[in-house]
Amino acid sequence: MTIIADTSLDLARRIRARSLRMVHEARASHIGACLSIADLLAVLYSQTLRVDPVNPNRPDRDRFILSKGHAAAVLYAVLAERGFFPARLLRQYCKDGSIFAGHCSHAVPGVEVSTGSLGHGLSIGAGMALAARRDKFATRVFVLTGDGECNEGSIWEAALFAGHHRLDNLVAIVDHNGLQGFGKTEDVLNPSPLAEKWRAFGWCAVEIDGHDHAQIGKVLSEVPAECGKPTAVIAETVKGKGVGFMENQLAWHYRSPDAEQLQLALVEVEGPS
Ligand SMILES: Cc1ncc(C[n+]2csc(CCOP(=O)(O)OP(=O)(O)O)c2C)c(N)n1
Repeated sequence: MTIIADTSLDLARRIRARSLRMVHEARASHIGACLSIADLLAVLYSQTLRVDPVNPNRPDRDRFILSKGHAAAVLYAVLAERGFFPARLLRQYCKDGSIFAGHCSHAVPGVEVSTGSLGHGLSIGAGMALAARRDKFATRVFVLTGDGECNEGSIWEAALFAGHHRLDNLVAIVDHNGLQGFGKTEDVLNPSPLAEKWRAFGWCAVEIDGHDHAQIGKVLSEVPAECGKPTAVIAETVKGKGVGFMENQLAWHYRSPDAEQLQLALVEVEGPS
């Protein structure tokens, strides 16, 4: 299985632009959540994950689960860019009868698990990691969660399970952008200090800048960060990253860009046409 070489920065730009167009055309929500993780996905899919679009069901592949399934648009975009399906199909995002549901659907090639009800991805990922170890596969399982999602009790049950079973083929990446749907994460139900909490559950926790491709690539290439422990990567991010008027603005959790806002955003992401 080869990891396709790509400039992760170019890939991040392309999937930001695709997400903006998809969300605009569908009049959908969650663009801020997509932009927050575009850099993480770009590095994962260009440098880290051992996945094969030609043979997507290889049993020894790595697994990626987007547990914050409301950011489906950017996952579909990166999968199209990596050749799991033709990019023209992205126009079906959020359309009636389409497989490209507004929250991640495993009907879409390359999507491992349907998500959207927050809090479930890590439990599923822990089960996959345990199964892979028992099957003696070199599979690694990466689960991306929101920081607001860390309000869910099921996250911490899965964390306890993974620490107990010493699942060092499991990686949780927390998108620590400080905002959730209706407010600041610290005001709604503060999960901080995150790194200390993961450590207390038997994980090795590292904190990185979630928009710095070199840092992301380095930490993900070195997992497990500590032998015999699952790895938690606390990625400091900005919700809406890459589009100035969306950055750190709660409204863009639910708002959809109109035609004028789309053009302004695309100029920032792609440069003037
Ligand atoms: C179990 C569950 N409760 C509530 C929601 C509604 N919801 C959708 S997105 C969201 C906020 C999630 O915040 P966070 O995990 O920080 O993700 P981000 O906003 O950074 O994308 C909520 C509460 C949901 N999808 N699932």
